[in-house]
Amino acid sequence: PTATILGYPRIGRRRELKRAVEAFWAGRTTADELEATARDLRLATARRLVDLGLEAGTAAVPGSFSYYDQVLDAVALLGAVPERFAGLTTDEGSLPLAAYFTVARGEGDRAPLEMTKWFDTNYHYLVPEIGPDTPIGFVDDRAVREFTELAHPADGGQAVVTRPVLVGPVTFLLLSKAADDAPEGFRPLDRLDDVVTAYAELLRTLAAAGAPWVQLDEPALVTDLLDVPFDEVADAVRRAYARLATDLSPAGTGPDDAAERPAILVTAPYGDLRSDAGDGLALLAGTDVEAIAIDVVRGAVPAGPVPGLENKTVVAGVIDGHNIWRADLDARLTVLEGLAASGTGLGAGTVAVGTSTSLLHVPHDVADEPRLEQGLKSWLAFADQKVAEVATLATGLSQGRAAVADRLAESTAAVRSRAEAPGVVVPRVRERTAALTAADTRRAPYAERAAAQQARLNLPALPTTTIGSFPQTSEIRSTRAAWVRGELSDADYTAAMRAEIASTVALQEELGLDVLVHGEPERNDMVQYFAEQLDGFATTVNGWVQSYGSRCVRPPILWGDVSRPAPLTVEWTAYAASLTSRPVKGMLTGPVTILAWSFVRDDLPLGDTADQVALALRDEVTDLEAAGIGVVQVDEPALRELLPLRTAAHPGYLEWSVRSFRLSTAGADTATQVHTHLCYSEFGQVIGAIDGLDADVTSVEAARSRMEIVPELADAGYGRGIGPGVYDIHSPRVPSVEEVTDLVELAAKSIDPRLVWVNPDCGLKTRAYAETKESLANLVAAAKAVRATL
Ligand code: THG
Ligand code: ZN
Repeated sequence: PTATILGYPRIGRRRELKRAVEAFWAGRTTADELEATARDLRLATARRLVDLGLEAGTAAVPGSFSYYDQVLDAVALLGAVPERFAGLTTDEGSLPLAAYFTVARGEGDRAPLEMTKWFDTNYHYLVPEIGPDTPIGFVDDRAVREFTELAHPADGGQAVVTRPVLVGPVTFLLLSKAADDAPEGFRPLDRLDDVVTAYAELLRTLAAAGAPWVQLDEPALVTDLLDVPFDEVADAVRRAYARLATDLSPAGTGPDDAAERPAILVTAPYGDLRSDAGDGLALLAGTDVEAIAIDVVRGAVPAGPVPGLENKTVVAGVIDGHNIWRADLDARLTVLEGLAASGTGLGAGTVAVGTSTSLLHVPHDVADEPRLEQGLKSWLAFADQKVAEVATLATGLSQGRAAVADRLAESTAAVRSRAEAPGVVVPRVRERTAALTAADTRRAPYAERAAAQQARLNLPALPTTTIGSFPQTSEIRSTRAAWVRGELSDADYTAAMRAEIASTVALQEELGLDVLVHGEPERNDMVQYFAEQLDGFATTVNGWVQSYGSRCVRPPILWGDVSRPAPLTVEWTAYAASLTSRPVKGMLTGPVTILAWSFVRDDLPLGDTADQVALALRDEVTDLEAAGIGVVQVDEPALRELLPLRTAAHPGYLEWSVRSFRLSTAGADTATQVHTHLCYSEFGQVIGAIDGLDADVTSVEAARSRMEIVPELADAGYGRGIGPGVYDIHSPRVPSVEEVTDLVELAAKSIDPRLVWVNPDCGLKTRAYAETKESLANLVAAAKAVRATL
C-alpha cells in the first residue's frame, strides 16, 4: 500500500460496539447476536475506509478490530490464560466469547487480568500473566476469519483485502508480567520461542487464506520504561523476526516455505526508535521483514540512509494518530519528500504514507460535531479526516504536488486561520505566565505550615477523609442529563444537587469522618467539568475515545490560551461547608491531569499550557480560601501517565509538571492545608516528583500493594502527610475493620505515625451507597482503634 493507517477506532461512530457488548454482558443478547453486530461494524468500517481513500485490494485497510483490547486478543490467540481461567477454555485451549470477557472483567473468585496504561496514552490494556507452564499455542483463528469475511463478503458487496493487525511477539512478552507462581528469576521473555512458533503458524494460516500482509505492532521498541536493557530487546527482535521472516517451519528447524507467508509490516508507534540506549531503526532495518512503520510525529525524522532499508518499505507516520489537529499537509509532504529523496533520504526501497499511531486515540468524525464552532472545526481532523489526509499525501508524493494543489492550499489556509484566530494567543494570559518567578512556586517551610494548619483544623491523629467523589447514583446521572437536555431548570437542578450534597455531608458526619467533602454530584468527569468552564477549551458531543473495554471518555479540546472567566467550584464547596462545623475539603483537578486527559494544542510547549491551567486553578484556590475553605485537594492521578517513554526526557517533564502543580497551590495561605491524590500507576519512577509537589498531604492508591508505597516514600525523604489507601474501591467488597486496622498499623510502622492519614484508595464515584457506608464505617472504626494505641 502507498497510503495506510495503523489502526482505526473500533467502538463505532455511535458507540455501537459498546452498546452491543454491554447488552451481551447484561444477558439481553446472545453471543451470536453480538458477533453479528461486530461483523456488520467491521464490514461498514472497512468499506468506509475505502470510501475515504484507502485502496480496497492492497491490504491498505487495517484489520484492527477488538471486542475489548488488542493485548487480550493476543492472549486469546495464544490461549495464554492464567490457571484460574483454565476451566473456561475449550478443549483446544481457546476462549469462547463469554470466557474472553471473563478474563477481562473477572467473575467470583476469578480475578480479572490487571489493567494498565498503554504507553503514554489514556488507553488501558490487560496485562498478560506468563509463567513457565502457561499454555502458548496458535489456538484461535479469529484474525483469519475476520480477514476472510471481508475479502469474501457474504453480502456480495464490495470486498476489502485487509491487513490483520496484531500485537507483536516481543511487545506482547515485554508487556506481560511473570505469573504469581513463576519461579524467582523467570521472565515472560523466556517464552519467546513458544510465542514465535504460534505466530508462525498464524502467519502460515493467514497466507493460506490469501492475506498479502500482516501488521505486527512493536511499540516496546520506543520506550525505556520496561526495565529490560536494549541489548536483550534487540536480541529478542532479531530472533523473533528471523523466524517469522525466513523460517515458518513448526519447529523452527530451518527455512522451508518462506514464500508462504504474508509480507510483514512491523510498526513502532508512540515515539522515536533511536535513543541513548540503542538504535531500534537500524535493528529493524537489519531484519528480513518487508516494511517498517516509524513515528515521525513524536520521533525525530531520521536523516541519511539506513543500511538494510534499500529493499524495504518505510511507512512514514507523518499524520498524528494521537491528537486531533488538522495537519499542515504542505509541511508534511516536505518531510515525506525528504525521506524519499534518493541519496540523502532514508535509502528505503519505497516510502509509503501512514499515521504515527493507530487512530484508536481519536474520535471518528469531525462532521459528527454539530455544536463545535465552524472555525474550530476547520482546524480539526478526527480519524476519518486523517484517513483523507494520508490519501492526499500519498497522491502528492507519487504524482507530485500539482496533483493535490487545492488540498494543500486548503490545509495551509486552515493552519493560518488557526494561528491568527482570536483566543489562540491572549496577551493578558501570556503576560501573566511570562512574569512568573520561582517565588510563585514556593510556600512557607512545611513545619510552619503544619503548625498553622493544626492550630486551625485541630485534627486527631490518623485523621480520616475520602478522596472526593461519592457514589454517582443513577438518579444523579438522570437529573444531570435532564438538565443538559433543557428539561430541568437551572434552579431545579441546583436544588437537586444541593440536596445531594446535604445528604452526603450528613452521612459523613454520621460516619465520624474528620475532613469532609461535598461529594461532586455536579461533575460528569473530573476533567471535562473544568474544561467546560475554562476559556481556551471546547467539548464535543460524539467525540468518544475508548479508555478501556467498553468504557469511553470524551477528551476536551484545548485550543487556546486558558483562563478562568468565573469561579469553578466555590458555590458547591461553600454550600457544603455551610452545613457542618467540620472542615470541608475543596476538590480540584491538577494541571497535569487536565492536560493528560484532553487533546492538547501542538503550537505551544506543554509546560507553558500547564502554567496557564495552573494559574486558573491558583485563582480558584484563592477564591475557595475567601469562602472560608481551609483544605484544598488538587488531584494529579495522571502524573505518572505523561512521563515520557524515553528517560532522557524525564528531567524536562518532571520540571514542568512539578512546577505547574506547585504554581496551582503555592498561592495558598500557610494555614490552608493542600492535599493531592495520585492513583492508577506504579509510582516508583516518580517518587522524587511526588515529594517535589510539596503538598501537605498526599493520598495514594496502596491497598492492593499492601502499603508498599509508604516505606518507598519514607526512604526518598518524604516527610509530610501521607494517606495510603486502605481499601480498594474498584470492587464492591467491604473491607473488615481488622483488615483496615492491619493496613493502618503497617503504614504507621513505615513512617512517622503522626504523618499518616486514613482514606480509601480513590474516589467512590463508581460505588453504590450500600457498600460505601459499610466500608467507610469500618475505615473510621479502624482509625479509632489504632489511634487509641498511639
Ligand atoms: N476521566 C478521564 N479520563 C480518565 C479517567 C477519568 N482516564 C483514566 C481513567 N479515569 C479511565 N477510567 C474510566 C472510568 C470510567 C469511564 C471511562 C474511563 C466511564 N465512561 C462512561 C462509559 O463509557 O460508559 C462514559 C462517561 C460519561 O458519560 O461521560 O465510565 O475519570 N477524562
Ligand atoms: Zn484515584
